[in-house]
Amino acid sequence: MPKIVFITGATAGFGEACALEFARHGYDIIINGRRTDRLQLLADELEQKFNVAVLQLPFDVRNEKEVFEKITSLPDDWKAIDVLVNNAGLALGRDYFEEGDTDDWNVMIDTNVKGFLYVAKAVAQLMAERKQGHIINLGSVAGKGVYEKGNVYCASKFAVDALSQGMRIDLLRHNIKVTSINPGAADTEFSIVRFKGDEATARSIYNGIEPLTAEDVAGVIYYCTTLPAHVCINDLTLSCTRQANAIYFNRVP
Ligand code: NDP
Ligand code: 8X3
Repeated sequence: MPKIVFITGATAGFGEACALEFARHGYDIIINGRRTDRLQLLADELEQKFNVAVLQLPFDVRNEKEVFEKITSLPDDWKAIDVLVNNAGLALGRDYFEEGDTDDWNVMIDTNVKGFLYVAKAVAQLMAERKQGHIINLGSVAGKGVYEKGNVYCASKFAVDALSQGMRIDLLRHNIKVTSINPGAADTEFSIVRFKGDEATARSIYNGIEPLTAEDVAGVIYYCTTLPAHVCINDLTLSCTRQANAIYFNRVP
Protein backbone atom coordinates (compact mmCIF):
# COMPACT_ATOMS: atom_id res chain seq x y z
CA MET A 1 0.00 0.00 0.00
CA PRO A 2 1.47 3.41 -0.88
CA LYS A 3 1.84 5.85 1.97
CA ILE A 4 -0.37 8.94 2.08
CA VAL A 5 0.76 12.55 2.56
CA PHE A 6 -1.68 15.42 3.12
CA ILE A 7 -0.30 18.82 2.15
CA THR A 8 -2.05 22.11 2.91
CA GLY A 9 -1.18 25.08 0.71
CA ALA A 10 -0.16 22.86 -2.20
CA THR A 11 -1.05 25.36 -4.93
CA ALA A 12 2.31 27.19 -4.73
CA GLY A 13 5.72 27.32 -3.10
CA PHE A 14 6.76 24.73 -0.53
CA GLY A 15 3.46 22.87 -0.66
CA GLU A 16 3.55 22.37 -4.40
CA ALA A 17 7.23 21.34 -4.28
CA CYS A 18 6.43 18.87 -1.48
CA ALA A 19 3.63 17.35 -3.57
CA LEU A 20 6.10 16.73 -6.40
CA GLU A 21 8.80 15.40 -4.03
CA PHE A 22 6.52 12.97 -2.19
CA ALA A 23 4.91 11.82 -5.46
CA ARG A 24 8.38 11.18 -6.89
CA HIS A 25 8.86 8.79 -3.98
CA GLY A 26 5.58 6.98 -4.60
CA TYR A 27 3.26 8.60 -2.04
CA ASP A 28 -0.42 9.06 -2.74
CA ILE A 29 -1.23 12.71 -2.14
CA ILE A 30 -4.04 14.81 -0.69
CA ILE A 31 -3.62 18.37 -1.91
CA ASN A 32 -5.28 21.43 -0.39
CA GLY A 33 -5.43 25.13 -1.24
CA ARG A 34 -8.11 27.61 -2.21
CA ARG A 35 -7.24 27.98 -5.91
CA THR A 36 -9.04 25.00 -7.44
CA ASP A 37 -7.66 25.63 -10.95
CA ARG A 38 -4.14 25.17 -9.60
CA LEU A 39 -5.13 22.06 -7.64
CA GLN A 40 -6.49 20.52 -10.87
CA LEU A 41 -3.31 21.32 -12.81
CA LEU A 42 -1.12 19.89 -10.04
CA ALA A 43 -3.26 16.75 -9.73
CA ASP A 44 -2.95 16.16 -13.48
CA GLU A 45 0.84 16.61 -13.33
CA LEU A 46 1.26 14.29 -10.34
CA GLU A 47 -0.91 11.57 -11.84
CA GLN A 48 0.72 11.73 -15.26
CA LYS A 49 4.36 12.04 -14.18
CA PHE A 50 4.37 9.73 -11.18
CA ASN A 51 1.29 7.50 -11.58
CA VAL A 52 0.16 8.16 -8.01
CA ALA A 53 -3.36 8.66 -6.67
CA VAL A 54 -4.30 12.27 -5.90
CA LEU A 55 -7.25 13.60 -3.93
CA GLN A 56 -8.06 17.29 -4.24
CA LEU A 57 -9.38 18.75 -0.98
CA PRO A 58 -9.98 22.46 -1.54
CA PHE A 59 -10.85 24.52 1.51
CA ASP A 60 -9.85 27.67 3.31
CA VAL A 61 -7.99 26.61 6.47
CA ARG A 62 -9.64 29.55 8.29
CA ASN A 63 -13.06 27.95 7.91
CA GLU A 64 -13.24 25.78 11.05
CA LYS A 65 -16.46 24.00 10.10
CA GLU A 66 -15.27 23.17 6.60
CA VAL A 67 -11.86 21.95 7.77
CA PHE A 68 -13.38 19.44 10.19
CA GLU A 69 -16.18 18.39 7.82
CA LYS A 70 -13.83 17.78 4.89
CA ILE A 71 -11.22 15.89 6.90
CA THR A 72 -13.62 13.74 8.95
CA SER A 73 -15.54 12.80 5.80
CA LEU A 74 -12.50 11.69 3.81
CA PRO A 75 -13.07 8.30 2.12
CA ASP A 76 -11.84 5.54 4.49
CA ASP A 77 -8.86 4.67 2.25
CA TRP A 78 -7.68 8.26 2.44
CA LYS A 79 -8.03 8.56 6.22
CA ALA A 80 -4.84 6.54 6.78
CA ILE A 81 -2.66 9.67 6.53
CA ASP A 82 1.01 8.92 7.21
CA VAL A 83 2.38 12.46 6.89
CA LEU A 84 0.73 15.88 7.28
CA VAL A 85 2.63 18.84 5.86
CA ASN A 86 0.86 21.64 7.75
CA ASN A 87 2.09 24.36 5.46
CA ALA A 88 -0.66 26.79 4.38
CA GLY A 89 0.25 30.25 5.59
CA LEU A 90 1.22 33.76 4.68
CA ALA A 91 2.55 37.14 5.71
CA LEU A 92 0.63 40.30 4.87
CA GLY A 93 2.39 43.64 5.08
CA ARG A 94 5.65 44.65 6.72
CA ASP A 95 4.84 47.71 8.81
CA TYR A 96 5.90 49.37 12.02
CA PHE A 97 3.68 48.03 14.77
CA GLU A 98 1.65 51.18 15.35
CA GLU A 99 1.07 51.54 11.61
CA GLY A 100 0.04 47.91 11.06
CA ASP A 101 -3.23 47.08 9.28
CA THR A 102 -5.48 45.15 11.66
CA ASP A 103 -7.14 43.40 8.70
CA ASP A 104 -3.71 42.00 7.79
CA TRP A 105 -3.17 40.95 11.40
CA ASN A 106 -6.51 39.14 11.49
CA VAL A 107 -5.79 37.20 8.29
CA MET A 108 -2.32 36.15 9.47
CA ILE A 109 -3.54 35.01 12.87
CA ASP A 110 -6.62 33.30 11.45
CA THR A 111 -4.52 31.44 8.85
CA ASN A 112 -1.14 30.78 10.46
CA VAL A 113 -2.41 30.02 13.95
CA LYS A 114 -6.11 29.14 13.96
CA GLY A 115 -6.26 27.44 10.54
CA PHE A 116 -3.01 25.64 11.31
CA LEU A 117 -4.59 24.36 14.55
CA TYR A 118 -7.84 23.19 12.96
CA VAL A 119 -6.01 21.10 10.34
CA ALA A 120 -3.54 19.68 12.86
CA LYS A 121 -6.30 18.67 15.27
CA ALA A 122 -8.47 17.00 12.63
CA VAL A 123 -5.54 15.01 11.23
CA ALA A 124 -4.06 14.20 14.67
CA GLN A 125 -7.36 12.53 15.60
CA LEU A 126 -7.08 10.24 12.57
CA MET A 127 -3.43 9.48 13.33
CA ALA A 128 -4.18 8.82 17.01
CA GLU A 129 -6.68 6.11 16.03
CA ARG A 130 -3.92 4.33 14.10
CA LYS A 131 -1.22 5.05 16.70
CA GLN A 132 1.12 6.33 14.02
CA GLY A 133 1.79 9.38 11.89
CA HIS A 134 4.11 12.31 11.32
CA ILE A 135 3.04 15.95 11.51
CA ILE A 136 5.37 18.46 9.86
CA ASN A 137 4.61 22.06 10.81
CA LEU A 138 5.93 24.99 8.77
CA GLY A 139 7.45 27.45 11.20
CA SER A 140 10.09 29.96 10.14
CA VAL A 141 13.26 31.69 11.24
CA ALA A 142 10.66 34.39 12.00
CA GLY A 143 9.42 32.07 14.75
CA LYS A 144 12.89 31.96 16.29
CA GLY A 145 13.75 35.67 16.26
CA VAL A 146 11.86 38.90 15.65
CA TYR A 147 12.91 41.43 13.02
CA GLU A 148 11.87 45.05 12.51
CA LYS A 149 8.33 45.31 11.11
CA GLY A 150 7.91 41.54 11.53
CA ASN A 151 5.75 41.89 14.67
CA VAL A 152 2.52 39.95 13.98
CA TYR A 153 3.88 37.58 11.33
CA CYS A 154 6.74 36.69 13.69
CA ALA A 155 4.26 36.21 16.52
CA SER A 156 2.24 33.80 14.40
CA LYS A 157 5.37 31.74 13.73
CA PHE A 158 6.41 31.87 17.41
CA ALA A 159 2.97 30.37 18.01
CA VAL A 160 3.76 27.59 15.54
CA ASP A 161 6.99 26.95 17.43
CA ALA A 162 5.17 26.68 20.77
CA LEU A 163 2.38 24.57 19.29
CA SER A 164 4.85 22.17 17.70
CA GLN A 165 6.40 21.66 21.14
CA GLY A 166 2.96 21.22 22.70
CA MET A 167 1.78 18.78 20.04
CA ARG A 168 4.98 16.75 20.39
CA ILE A 169 4.34 16.37 24.11
CA ASP A 170 0.61 15.64 23.92
CA LEU A 171 0.80 13.31 20.92
CA LEU A 172 3.66 11.30 22.42
CA ARG A 173 1.16 8.78 23.84
CA HIS A 174 -0.15 8.16 20.32
CA ASN A 175 3.28 7.52 18.78
CA ILE A 176 2.94 10.56 16.49
CA LYS A 177 6.09 12.36 15.38
CA VAL A 178 6.01 16.16 15.26
CA THR A 179 8.66 18.06 13.31
CA SER A 180 8.93 21.82 13.07
CA ILE A 181 10.66 23.06 9.91
CA ASN A 182 11.91 26.65 10.10
CA PRO A 183 13.14 28.01 6.77
CA GLY A 184 14.77 31.36 6.16
CA ALA A 185 14.12 33.48 3.07
CA ALA A 186 12.88 31.33 0.21
CA ASP A 187 11.91 32.51 -3.24
CA THR A 188 8.26 31.46 -3.59
CA GLU A 189 5.08 33.52 -3.96
CA PHE A 190 5.45 34.43 -0.27
CA SER A 191 6.86 37.94 -0.81
CA ILE A 192 4.48 38.75 -3.67
CA VAL A 193 1.62 37.91 -1.32
CA ARG A 194 3.19 39.81 1.56
CA PHE A 195 3.66 42.97 -0.52
CA LYS A 196 0.27 42.57 -2.21
CA GLY A 197 1.54 42.22 -5.76
CA ASP A 198 4.35 44.82 -5.54
CA GLU A 199 6.91 42.78 -7.46
CA ALA A 200 9.80 45.24 -7.10
CA THR A 201 9.57 45.24 -3.30
CA ALA A 202 9.08 41.48 -3.27
CA ARG A 203 12.22 40.97 -5.36
CA SER A 204 14.25 43.31 -3.14
CA ILE A 205 13.95 40.80 -0.27
CA TYR A 206 16.33 38.54 -2.19
CA ASN A 207 18.81 41.26 -3.27
CA GLY A 208 22.38 40.07 -3.02
CA ILE A 209 21.59 36.58 -1.80
CA GLU A 210 20.82 33.27 -3.42
CA PRO A 211 17.71 32.39 -1.42
CA LEU A 212 16.39 28.95 -0.67
CA THR A 213 14.13 27.48 -3.32
CA ALA A 214 10.88 25.64 -2.69
CA GLU A 215 12.64 22.49 -3.87
CA ASP A 216 15.42 22.95 -1.27
CA VAL A 217 12.82 23.06 1.48
CA ALA A 218 10.75 20.18 0.08
CA GLY A 219 13.87 17.99 -0.07
CA VAL A 220 14.59 18.65 3.60
CA ILE A 221 10.97 18.00 4.57
CA TYR A 222 10.97 14.71 2.67
CA TYR A 223 14.26 13.74 4.30
CA CYS A 224 12.69 14.12 7.75
CA THR A 225 10.16 11.44 6.81
CA THR A 226 12.81 8.93 5.73
CA LEU A 227 14.33 8.27 9.14
CA PRO A 228 13.71 5.06 11.08
CA ALA A 229 10.45 4.80 13.05
CA HIS A 230 12.25 5.40 16.35
CA VAL A 231 13.96 8.62 15.16
CA CYS A 232 12.25 12.03 15.01
CA ILE A 233 13.76 15.37 13.97
CA ASN A 234 11.97 17.67 16.40
CA ASP A 235 13.04 21.04 15.13
CA LEU A 236 15.03 21.96 12.04
CA THR A 237 16.08 25.44 10.96
CA LEU A 238 17.55 26.00 7.52
CA SER A 239 18.52 29.07 5.58
CA CYS A 240 20.53 30.00 2.55
CA THR A 241 24.25 30.33 3.22
CA ARG A 242 24.06 34.13 3.10
CA GLN A 243 21.50 34.25 5.94
CA ALA A 244 22.40 33.62 9.60
CA ASN A 245 19.01 34.06 11.27
CA ALA A 246 15.87 36.19 10.98
CA ILE A 247 17.92 39.41 10.96
CA TYR A 248 21.46 38.96 9.62
CA PHE A 249 22.27 38.63 5.92
CA ASN A 250 25.56 38.85 4.08
CA ARG A 251 24.35 40.48 0.88
CA VAL A 252 26.56 40.87 -2.18
CA PRO A 253 26.66 44.67 -2.69
P1 NDP B 1 3.41 30.65 -1.11
O1 NDP B 1 2.71 31.96 -1.10
O2 NDP B 1 4.23 30.31 -2.30
O3 NDP B 1 2.35 29.47 -0.85
C1 NDP B 1 1.42 29.58 0.19
C2 NDP B 1 0.39 28.47 0.07
O4 NDP B 1 -0.52 28.60 1.20
C3 NDP B 1 -0.44 28.56 -1.18
O5 NDP B 1 -0.61 27.27 -1.70
C4 NDP B 1 -1.78 29.12 -0.71
O6 NDP B 1 -2.82 28.56 -1.50
C5 NDP B 1 -1.85 28.53 0.71
N1 NDP B 1 -2.77 29.27 1.56
C6 NDP B 1 -2.65 30.55 2.02
N2 NDP B 1 -3.73 30.87 2.74
C7 NDP B 1 -4.54 29.78 2.74
C8 NDP B 1 -5.80 29.50 3.31
N3 NDP B 1 -6.46 30.41 4.02
N4 NDP B 1 -6.34 28.27 3.14
C9 NDP B 1 -5.69 27.33 2.41
N5 NDP B 1 -4.50 27.54 1.85
C10 NDP B 1 -3.92 28.76 2.00
O7 NDP B 1 4.29 30.64 0.21
P2 NDP B 1 5.40 29.60 0.77
O8 NDP B 1 5.31 28.32 0.07
O9 NDP B 1 6.68 30.30 0.81
O10 NDP B 1 4.90 29.46 2.27
C11 NDP B 1 4.43 28.23 2.83
C12 NDP B 1 4.60 28.28 4.32
O11 NDP B 1 5.98 28.45 4.65
C13 NDP B 1 3.88 29.43 5.02
O12 NDP B 1 3.37 28.94 6.25
C14 NDP B 1 4.98 30.47 5.27
O13 NDP B 1 4.68 31.27 6.37
C15 NDP B 1 6.15 29.55 5.51
N6 NDP B 1 7.48 30.11 5.30
C16 NDP B 1 7.83 30.73 4.12
C17 NDP B 1 9.12 31.21 3.93
C18 NDP B 1 9.54 31.92 2.71
O14 NDP B 1 10.51 32.72 2.76
N7 NDP B 1 8.94 31.67 1.54
C19 NDP B 1 10.14 31.03 4.96
C20 NDP B 1 9.66 30.39 6.17
C21 NDP B 1 8.39 29.92 6.30
P3 NDP B 1 -4.13 29.31 -2.01
O15 NDP B 1 -3.78 30.77 -2.19
O16 NDP B 1 -4.48 28.60 -3.28
O17 NDP B 1 -5.14 29.07 -0.95
C1 8X3 C 1 9.36 33.79 6.06
C2 8X3 C 1 10.77 34.19 6.25
O1 8X3 C 1 12.29 36.06 7.07
O2 8X3 C 1 10.55 36.66 5.50
O3 8X3 C 1 8.87 33.17 7.18
O4 8X3 C 1 10.01 36.15 7.77
S1 8X3 C 1 10.89 35.84 6.67
